[in-house]
Amino acid sequence: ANPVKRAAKKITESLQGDASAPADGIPGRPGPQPPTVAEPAEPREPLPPKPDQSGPDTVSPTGQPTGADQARVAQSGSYLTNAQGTRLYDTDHSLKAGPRGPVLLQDHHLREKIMHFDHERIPERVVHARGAGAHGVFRSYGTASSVTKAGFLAPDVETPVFVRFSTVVGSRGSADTVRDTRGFATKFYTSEGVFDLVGNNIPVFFIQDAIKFPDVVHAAKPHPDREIPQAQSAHDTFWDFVSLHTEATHHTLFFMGDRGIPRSYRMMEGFGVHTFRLVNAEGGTTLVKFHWKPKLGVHSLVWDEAQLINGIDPDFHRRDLADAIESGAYPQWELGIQTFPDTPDQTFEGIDLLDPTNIVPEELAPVQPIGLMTLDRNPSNFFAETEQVAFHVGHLVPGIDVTDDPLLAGRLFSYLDTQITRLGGPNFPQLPINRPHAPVNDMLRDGMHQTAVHRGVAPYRPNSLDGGCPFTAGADMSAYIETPVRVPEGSKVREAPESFADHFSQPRRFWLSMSPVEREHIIGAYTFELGKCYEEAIRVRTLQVLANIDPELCAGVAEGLGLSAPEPTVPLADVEPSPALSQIGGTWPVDGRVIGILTAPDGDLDGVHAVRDAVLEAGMVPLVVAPTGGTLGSGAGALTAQRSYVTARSVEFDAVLLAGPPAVGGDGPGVRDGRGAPAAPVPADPRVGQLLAEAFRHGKAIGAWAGGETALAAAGVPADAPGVVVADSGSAVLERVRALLGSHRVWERFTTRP
Ligand code: HDD
Repeated sequence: ANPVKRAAKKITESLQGDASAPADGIPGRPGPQPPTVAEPAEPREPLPPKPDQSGPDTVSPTGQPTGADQARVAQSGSYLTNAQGTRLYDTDHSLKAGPRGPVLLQDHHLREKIMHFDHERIPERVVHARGAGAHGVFRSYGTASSVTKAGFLAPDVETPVFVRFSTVVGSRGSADTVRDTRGFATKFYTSEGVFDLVGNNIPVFFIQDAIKFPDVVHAAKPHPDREIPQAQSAHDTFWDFVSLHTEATHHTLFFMGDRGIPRSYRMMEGFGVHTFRLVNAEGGTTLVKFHWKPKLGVHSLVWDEAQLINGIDPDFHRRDLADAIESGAYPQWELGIQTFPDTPDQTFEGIDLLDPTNIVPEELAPVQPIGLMTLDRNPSNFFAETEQVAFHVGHLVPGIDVTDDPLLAGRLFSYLDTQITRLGGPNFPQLPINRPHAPVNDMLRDGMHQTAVHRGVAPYRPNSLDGGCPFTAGADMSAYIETPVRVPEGSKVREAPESFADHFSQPRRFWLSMSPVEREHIIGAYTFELGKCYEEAIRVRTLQVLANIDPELCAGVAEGLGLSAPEPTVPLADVEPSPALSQIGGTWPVDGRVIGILTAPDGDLDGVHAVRDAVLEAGMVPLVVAPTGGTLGSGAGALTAQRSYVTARSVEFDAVLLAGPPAVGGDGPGVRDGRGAPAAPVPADPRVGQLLAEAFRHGKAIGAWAGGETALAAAGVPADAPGVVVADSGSAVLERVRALLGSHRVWERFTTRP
């Protein structure tokens, strides 16, 4: 059975006809809970632990097994204890000399409790601080076996994974839907050790050499004096840097495009960015680029919507991911590779494969699927898993090797180094989320937070005292052996190769590959970002960069800024577009799409029931919106309002349906004059008008039946506009709306340049 449909059923069961459900049930969560009046008087067993990663065995000196069960140790037994396992009889009052007397220094419980609390926070990641993670499984198709000996890529091998998605610039508490690149980091717990694919949702990077990373990050982070703005690039220092440092042009263009504001983590591509080297059992090598392709397609928000969401639901992406997994709509990605012959010059069709600002168009090197990843389990504890997970591009397994991309070289140093500050010492691989599933037998010893109690006396080689153990392995025993690639001869220099000098041909290819709507979005994004800069010189310099990509792009942005468009200073590159770069034009599964169904007590409640069932059957999520929370109708036909006009906002829905005329504004709650009296009646509740106007503006499908269309006119939405469906019944409306959702948005509604 389709897991999405199964999940959708689960949601129905939890929300259907239950009058005590809260007005704002979360999709996929059991809504109604028995009212809690008091704490339970009897102790209960703690919640059963969720299955956790296995890891290197550790043994307590008293012989108690710990290791894989360690996570459980923190929460066992029914009674509250201190950190030493001593039971406590009171944790609510400090020890005092009499009820009104001074607190005593001898209160060791107070001291321990506050001490631990004082140290609960760890430094956030210097970049990619805000993220959300999920567990899952990767199943290999075996199609990569001819090019790599990696065991986890053999046919039908299943490997547990943990994925962390992130924004780059914002701090841990910033909002999800800012314009930014998204991180897409995957940890494969393979039987030959951990492999980390630490990628982004954009296939190129700002810089060609890791030595520039502090520069680009300092430029993108908030201004050092005021720490403004948070989590976004729309400010002077960022544009100052990228306009002077033109190798950033391709990446900047990508994230000024729609990929900078994804609709969902579930609808993003992922890229390894660098070229990697795969090695097969015979020692043959192939250069590859890794791609994650989402089953749901690549989809984005529109900018106005993204900005609204930052205020309305700053957790939009992490909520979307967690809700989807909780309800059983497991997101899936196919892993694919583009393959290139490992020639001495390491180029393909004239494209330098060591330059991470380059893509190789999929039309020239198709992405070949090699396995499927399914994310099916939310973390049990955000801090222990999502926050403490430590990725590293140097976590490689036999069969996967690196190339001499200078950006990758710097990363190979940085990712281990940063964990020392972030996780407080060199033993972070022992944290449960980071533990390999392969047996670990290293000779690394001691250090901060050492949790293993190592046995033996000879953590050195060669030794005789531990019988010569552990032994090194050979290639036939899964040892990791670096590919003996010939290193180019030359002198030590601080230089880039000549082939890294073209900064405009690939951006031009990207621009030419965009549809008219996507181009309009890009022009809008540049105009917004540069409009936020104070320095005119930065705007003018950026226009010069844009002129070197394309005159239409430059003219569009110049017009919005009220500046004149300069002439290009380089010949415009003669490049073929790559249609695979455009997000528009295909049709995609509608799984997990959220349908807002607006109704009122006198609306077509039977119709809502039928539509809701059909939405669930299609694997989508229905949310019933009514003037207030509570129950609509009675008896078997009763409906629970999951959103009220107060809590609903268009950005939560992919499509909006009107089942009967919504309540009239003057009688609706919340529409009052200054003294609390109902205001004069208006044709439809203004909140419904706002919701419809936003949905229309954002290119979302809108449907109406049973008189619901009266609200369209009041909201200024033409009933005959593209993507507005008025029909006799809810099911007829839904059928057409579902077809519209397949293309993600009603693209005809967006204006484009002639
Ligand atoms: Fe990086 C984190 C992706 C270049 C240094 N990076 C980080 C994360 C992702 C990426 C997804 C978050 C991992 C997580 O969820 O914990 N980074 C990239 C990509 C790059 C890239 C795709 C270019 C192709 N990064 C890059 C360079 C450097 C770093 C050139 C330094 C020289 N990145 C780091 C870091 C971080 C990091 C400072 C911060 C937290 C962490 O590593 O664990 O070491």
